[in-house]
Amino acid sequence: MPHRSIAAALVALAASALFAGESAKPNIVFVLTDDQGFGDISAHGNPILRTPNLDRLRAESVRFTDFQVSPTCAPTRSVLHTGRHEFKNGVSHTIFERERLTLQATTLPQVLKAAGYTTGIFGKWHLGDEDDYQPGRRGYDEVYIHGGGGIGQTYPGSCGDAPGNTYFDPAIRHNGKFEKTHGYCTDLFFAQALKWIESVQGRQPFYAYIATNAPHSPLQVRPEDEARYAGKVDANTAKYFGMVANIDDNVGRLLERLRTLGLERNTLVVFMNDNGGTGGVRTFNAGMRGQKGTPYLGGTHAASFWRWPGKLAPADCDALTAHLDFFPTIAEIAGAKLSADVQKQIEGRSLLPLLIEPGAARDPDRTLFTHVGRWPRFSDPDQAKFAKCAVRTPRWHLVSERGGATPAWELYDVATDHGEQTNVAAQHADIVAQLAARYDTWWRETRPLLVNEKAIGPKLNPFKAAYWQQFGGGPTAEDYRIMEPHQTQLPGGAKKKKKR
Ligand SMILES: [Ca+2]
Repeated sequence: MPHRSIAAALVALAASALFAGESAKPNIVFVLTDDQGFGDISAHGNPILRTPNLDRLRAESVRFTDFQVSPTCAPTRSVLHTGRHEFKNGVSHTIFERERLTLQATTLPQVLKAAGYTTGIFGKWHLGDEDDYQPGRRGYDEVYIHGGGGIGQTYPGSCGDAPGNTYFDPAIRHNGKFEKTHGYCTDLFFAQALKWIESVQGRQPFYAYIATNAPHSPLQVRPEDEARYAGKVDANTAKYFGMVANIDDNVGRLLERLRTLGLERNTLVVFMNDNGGTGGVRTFNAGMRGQKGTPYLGGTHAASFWRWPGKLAPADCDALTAHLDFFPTIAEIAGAKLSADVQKQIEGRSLLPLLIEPGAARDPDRTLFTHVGRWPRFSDPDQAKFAKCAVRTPRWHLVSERGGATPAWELYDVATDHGEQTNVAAQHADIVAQLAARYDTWWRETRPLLVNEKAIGPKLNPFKAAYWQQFGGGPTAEDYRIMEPHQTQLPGGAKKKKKR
């Protein structure tokens, strides 16, 4: 134990040195990409895709190499904003009002504002499109976003974007009013974030959340970016890699601008992807099983880079960590005081001790729960209790992919079998029983918090209604049909591909 307490004291000392005085509060820039996989980074071994700026950011960062997120979009975003599992936020899908972050939650930007920060979001929100759920009412001072889960989307009820939008020249909602833009979505979001950073820097510490819509499908790509990979991979992968390359260019511009503004050493830059791989997994999936929308590691293993020059020494940290930890870590770095209610809300733990000392003691018994959700609308979640779910500890991954009301457990020793190829459930019945019992307890405490299961949205997507109010025009009978809020299936004529 003495070793442990000396290490703890050193970490505490280092932590206090990070926050020597109010002026030391760092700016924070958080870049979250949509549907980029862990394997879609060249430093992770991708044989085709080149991401020199992400590679450089990675090299200059503390990297959490066993970092887990949720298997789809809105769930991960709700966890990042609250520090607790998405089901406890009422988020069990990406549409059908089940993407709305419960109004009972306290969000990270709310806590940061109370700690003296100004806050901005640029890109994808996807936690509710009705006014009360919009980021301007949930802690963000500056809001520059598209609607729904992606640019151009239309779903029943509330979830959807402005009418007619594509990834080029989209109408973007800027602090409540639409602006008709000129440019490609990712370029627009980074450019607006930089413009805002320049306007607030030096006056107040800032938190800039840049959440790209790319490289999520549809694969609308700048022709010059697609050309970078044409002929090297199949046509769709070339488009997808082109979208990632464009993100990489923008990350480069961001880092360079922080440097020329003199903000590099006083700014923490965090990078993550939001779920498992999609358009790039045929080329490279970093040896993992599964992808977005699955409970295997290929569905949840994400990049997690934390760069703060002069404060955090670049290193790998292989502790089991998760998106649950983002809120408490950022709150601690920002010097935020958390109320008892917020402390109770947070399930994650601050990663600051690991950021300062990547080899610091970790919990060998840490337990994380994954569930893909997405059971049929208005159905009983208990019937899907064991459908596409998992329990993770540093060594073990208990997975039930094909279960329903009863489990179909598989067990993987991911310490030696990261590709989850050998099911060892029969050899380790004790581990299966132990982790399954933890899952039962978790389900029991989570189940009452699924507050959006019966929710019915408005007759028209709020983004479309607001756009028509601002610019004229209006809904057709077909618009009302497609957005009819009670539907359990997506109507014919609407985009049938489910958004995640
Ligand atoms: Ca996503």
